[in-house]
Amino acid sequence: MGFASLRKDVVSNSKRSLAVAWGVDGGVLKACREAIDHNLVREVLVTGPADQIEAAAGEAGVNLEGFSIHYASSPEEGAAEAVRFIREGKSDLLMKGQLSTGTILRAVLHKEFGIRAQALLSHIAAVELPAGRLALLTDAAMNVKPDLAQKVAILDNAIQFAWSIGLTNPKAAVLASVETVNPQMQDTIDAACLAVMGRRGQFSRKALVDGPLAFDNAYSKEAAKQKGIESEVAGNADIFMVQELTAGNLLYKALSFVGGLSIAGVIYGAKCPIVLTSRADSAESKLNAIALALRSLGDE
Ligand code: COD
Repeated sequence: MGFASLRKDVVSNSKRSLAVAWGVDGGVLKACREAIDHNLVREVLVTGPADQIEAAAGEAGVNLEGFSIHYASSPEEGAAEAVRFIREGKSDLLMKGQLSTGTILRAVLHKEFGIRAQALLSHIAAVELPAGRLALLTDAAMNVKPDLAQKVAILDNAIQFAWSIGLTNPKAAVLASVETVNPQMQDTIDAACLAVMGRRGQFSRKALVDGPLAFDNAYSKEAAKQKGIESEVAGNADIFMVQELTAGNLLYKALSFVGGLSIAGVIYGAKCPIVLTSRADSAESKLNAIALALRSLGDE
């Protein structure tokens, strides 16, 4: 399954409503227009100043039919307002507009007015590998330096998410810089713990977990074989889990900019998936991210 088939799987003539926080951005508005035109969503609620949103739409040649604009005077207010639409059931999924990731996440995590669902929220990206199949990368954008308990939650979120988009019985590779346990490298110890937890069935859904694995032997069966690693996960991973944000973010950008691979990400664990895109993402990548979020919601 690549992004094209994922998009096909998303219910056409969807009744879903999309809320965009501080949508003062032509690229984001364009992706939302396409989401309506492809029948992925029925309406888009955008927060921010109407004049600036209309100007951004005009510059990008986006027709705003099917959109409603809800005034907000700052990105913080725009984020809070869009989160309110989710909390009150007016919208089904949330998308980041032209504001920082931290600003939207703080509104999502707000103790009183936020939309937390799971104990821990995490970032999950789907990447279309050269073989044409989707694999997940986590966490490239939310949890900075997770401890072991947080890593367990991050992997559990990714396993649940994999099942929700049709990657059943996912194989998860917990990445480190080496594939052997080194007592001086905490990441290798944590990876081994996660692998044992996988074998003991300690995650909320079925998954095959192995680690530590270096990226080369997680990605390539051949590379694993050369190192004498016998693992069902090596070369077949559905989930690549990194152990800190910087590593994930570098890998995400290298796959996208150097590798030229299609990649799209969401935050998982809130009351709805949150579509995170950056300005540099292509319109197609933004649409893929919306489709990924919708797919994880399942049928209406
Ligand atoms: N899941 C659930 N609750 C969380 C999480 C999480 N992942 N992170 C924080 N919380 C809770 C805390 O327990 C606390 O109750 C409250 O939220 C505030 O937590 P703090 O004090 O850590 O909050 P902030 O505002 O300093 O940071 C939260 C962010 C998510 C904004 C922060 O972790 C962050 O900046 N992450 C990186 C985001 C980013 O810049 N990504 C861009 C890379 S592309």
